[in-house]
Amino acid sequence: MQRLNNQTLANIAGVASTPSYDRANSNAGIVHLGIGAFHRAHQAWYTEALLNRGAAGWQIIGASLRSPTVKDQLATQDGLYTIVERGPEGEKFQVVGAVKDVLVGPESPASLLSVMADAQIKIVSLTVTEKGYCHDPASGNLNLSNADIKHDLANPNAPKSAIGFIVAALDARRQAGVDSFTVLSCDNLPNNGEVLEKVTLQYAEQVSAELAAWIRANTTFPCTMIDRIVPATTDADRQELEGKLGLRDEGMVLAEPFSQWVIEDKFCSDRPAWEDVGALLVDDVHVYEIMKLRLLNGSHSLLAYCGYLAGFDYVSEVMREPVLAQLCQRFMDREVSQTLTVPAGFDMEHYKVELRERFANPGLKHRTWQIAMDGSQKIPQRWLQTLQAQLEGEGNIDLLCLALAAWIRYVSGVDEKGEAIDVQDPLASELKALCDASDTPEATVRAVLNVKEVFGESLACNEKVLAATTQWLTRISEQGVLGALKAELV
Ligand code: CS2
Repeated sequence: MQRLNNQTLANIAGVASTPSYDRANSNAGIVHLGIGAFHRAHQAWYTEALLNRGAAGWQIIGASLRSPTVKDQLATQDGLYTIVERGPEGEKFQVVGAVKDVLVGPESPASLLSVMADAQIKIVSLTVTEKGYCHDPASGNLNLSNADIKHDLANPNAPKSAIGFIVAALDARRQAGVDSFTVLSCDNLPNNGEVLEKVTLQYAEQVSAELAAWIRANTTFPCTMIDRIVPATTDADRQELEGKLGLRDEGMVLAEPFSQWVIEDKFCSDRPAWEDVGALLVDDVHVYEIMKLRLLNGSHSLLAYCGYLAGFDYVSEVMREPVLAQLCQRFMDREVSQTLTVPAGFDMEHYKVELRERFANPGLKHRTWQIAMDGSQKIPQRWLQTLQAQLEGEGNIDLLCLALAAWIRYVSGVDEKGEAIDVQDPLASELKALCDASDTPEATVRAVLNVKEVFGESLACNEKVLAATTQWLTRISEQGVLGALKAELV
């Protein structure tokens, strides 16, 4: 089967929309670290809309900091890939040309650094997931004992981490008298720009005080809220698309029709006019970010752990189980909403209904297992800040404690049928060892909530939280998630 590329693009003109600009003569202005499916369906998609309107100079050089997979997928396709947008009403295909090239950090750190140091690059953006920030989620400080950070400080010209690349490239620009790029975090962290700024400066301090001072004076780190549900692509998806396009596309991504991007307008460099294609450029992203993290991602994680334990592979299936759909609604209405500040003119009730419809989208096969990944990195911003706010306001915390119990049950590594769970989490073995060493639900909850880098100092001493979480963990062990919810959610 022929591959999608510049030559074959014309063959699918009737089926998919294709780039309308001259790709060969378009320059790159952005380097993106972590060119996974999410970036290709989100930031690259917004940027493509601008390029299609004739904006020049904003193609993207993507970089993978780990594996060469995306490069292998896109190199023989001239960087082209398809977004399959799938909603309840059907699907739409769009071939995107915004990605000019893909580099692989581990193959040649020097090439990536030299591109990042080039004056033509105005923005370095990143989606490297929560753990890519190499920070301690509870304190926000750079983790100086992280293996990649240690490596990068010892080998500044051949970094592995995003932070190592950013600081080395900024240093090269400083020494060459080139203006700073803007560093744009597009990960699901609260205050993502501030978190990134803090770890970048802490890292730079280790290199030299002058460099840290230069970054402080010249570089900005806007915060963003990013939103689009993008499940991992499977081979079955590629096969299906091949049948429809008559071309093989190894780089395709699947996404829901909904998309939102709110960006703090704080760039130290030129930037694309993303506001012309639907992004919201604002002075303060915080309220949007918190709302999305607590309502969307918080519910997502709750549904992922409960749904996985109850035997559901996909979120849309979870939403078809009435007791879990009801759980989602109650969680939003009774325990999350009251902790949020609503952005001016924003209809939160509509937002919540829309979120549940998005989760139920039957066109997306979004695996509960995928969302369940890296819980130790996600839980603080998805649940714990909500829990803290509810404790302070003496609000309901019951379902937040259920969420914690389901997660604890999940990381114990055995599902309700007694099968092993493939737990993907940087703390997986530590968490499993804590569960294995505890012989009662209460001891398990105490041991896990005592993991300070996730829970901070105070939660393990909160008797209300301990009691409610222990009760849910006991119920889940005795009756399974569905049994426990059916008995309790009346
Ligand atoms: C999900 C997110 O995998 C996860 O943890 O909750 O990737 C979610 O789909 C996106 O944040 C939606 O914008």
